[in-house]
Amino acid sequence: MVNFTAEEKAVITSLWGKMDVEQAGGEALGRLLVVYPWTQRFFDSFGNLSSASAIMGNPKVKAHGKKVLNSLGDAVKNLDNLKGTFAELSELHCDKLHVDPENFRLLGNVLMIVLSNHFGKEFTPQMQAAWQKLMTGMANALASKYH
Ligand code: HEG
Repeated sequence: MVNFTAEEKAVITSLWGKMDVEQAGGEALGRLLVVYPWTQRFFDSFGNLSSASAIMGNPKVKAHGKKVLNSLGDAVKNLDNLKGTFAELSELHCDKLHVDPENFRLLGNVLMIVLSNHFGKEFTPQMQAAWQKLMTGMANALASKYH
């Protein structure tokens, strides 16, 4: 179980408020598929994933990235109860989608790159620490119903 300090909560909430969810979501999922190509196998219904530019321009990748990042918004609003908040999604990813939970951590890594690109120097080491902790907490919550 991950506990957030008041300061970490403030950092997470403030950056979330400045994020362009559609842009960041599409870019994060796109980068996941480019950088860790084995993750493409979960998305064989998404059409053309044949090159980095095809992936980054694929409207289904963008739409799904937005969906995933919107769900991150639920985490930001429920920092004290990530497990409960993601119990249902954890069951879905385990039982129906069969997504290896290691991939949740990889998505956290690419999101750090996206945030760093977007916010530059404003994305301080302290902010990265808080956001990395959020992504770890969410990855653990999403993995909690795996059996
Ligand atoms: Mg998952 C569906 C959230 C990581 C593969 N994912 C979904 C949905 C949500 C979601 C909200 C829609 C659920 C529904 O239709 O009811 N995903 C989500 C989060 C995270 C995550 C919050 C991590 C932070 N997902 C993730 C990763 C993979 C993956 C890393 C695979 C590498 N998700 C996946 C697939 C679907 C969803 C294959 C179904 C997509 C579809 O066919 O529409």
